[in-house]
Amino acid sequence: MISLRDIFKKQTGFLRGLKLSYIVNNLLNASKLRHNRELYKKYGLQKSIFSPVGSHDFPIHSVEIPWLDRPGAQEALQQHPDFQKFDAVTQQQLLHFIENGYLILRNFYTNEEVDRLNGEVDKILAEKKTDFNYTGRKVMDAFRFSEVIDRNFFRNERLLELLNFIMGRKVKPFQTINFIEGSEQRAHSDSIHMTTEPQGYLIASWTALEDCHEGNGPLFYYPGSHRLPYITCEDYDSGNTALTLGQNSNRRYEDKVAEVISKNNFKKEFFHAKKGDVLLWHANLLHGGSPITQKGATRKSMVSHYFCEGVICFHEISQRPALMQ
Ligand SMILES: O=C(O)CCC(=O)C(=O)O
Repeated sequence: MISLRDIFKKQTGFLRGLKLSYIVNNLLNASKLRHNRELYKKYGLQKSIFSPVGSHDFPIHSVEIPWLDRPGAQEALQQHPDFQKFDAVTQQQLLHFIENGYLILRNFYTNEEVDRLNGEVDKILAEKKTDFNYTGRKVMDAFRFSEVIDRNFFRNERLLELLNFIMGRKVKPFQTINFIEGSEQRAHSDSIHMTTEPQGYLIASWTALEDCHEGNGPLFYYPGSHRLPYITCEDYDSGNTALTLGQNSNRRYEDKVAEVISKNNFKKEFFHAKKGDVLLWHANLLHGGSPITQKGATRKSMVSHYFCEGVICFHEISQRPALMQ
């Protein structure tokens, strides 16, 4: 039998545009929102934990930004007692993260580990445990159906340790997205989809599950763009009203990002990753997926998103509080 909750998970079109449908969904998921009571109090947000929430609720953002986003971060990083525990290459990458908004961990996973993960994705799709979502490209939260994906990748201990260090707080694994083909997504930052108050307490890891090249839609990014002010629904014509979400809000956001990129002359770089490489990106780094120019080419990859403990987590475009397990 299809439950109301399933209907909301699959909601498309009309329902997706109504803030009311998310309120109902929030009520159905009350246990995943209760932790917000304390956080709303802490950050002075006076509204129900079931209501829509967005950047307009925080006209003045908290100054409690992540330690690596603060002035003097390079020095603070090098003086941190745990910095010395990382090997020289990782230390360089951590410094690179502050300046550029991303870092690369070459050969983080072995070929055998990645083959095992790819086998798990094929299996859960073949067994119809899950499917591509409404975009036709994304398999959401495959970790729920595979212990291997969950334990060895999403909650990989070595990765979590590094993420905790970068964020200066404990991270909370939130979601995974698996791709078989490249996303071909236009430039965006994750914070329009998932964000926090105080800002910046989100980080993503992107894992190459096969080699990437010019033809199979490599990931691209704009180094340094993470230092721009966060672009929120307040910064472009989102079309949102008190009761509804604007139609084509995502496209309008991406148009705004394209304008900001050209105004700032950011240089686009491509990640021709090798199978097993991992890239970590900052919540505000502008990035996307290149067009697939080699017909039929796959580009298996997995993105994992991590929020931090102790902050308000929400989805800016859909104005929803994030449902935390
Ligand atoms: O893998 C890609 O092509 C981009 C994925 C992406 O931009 C995202 O998940 O935010």
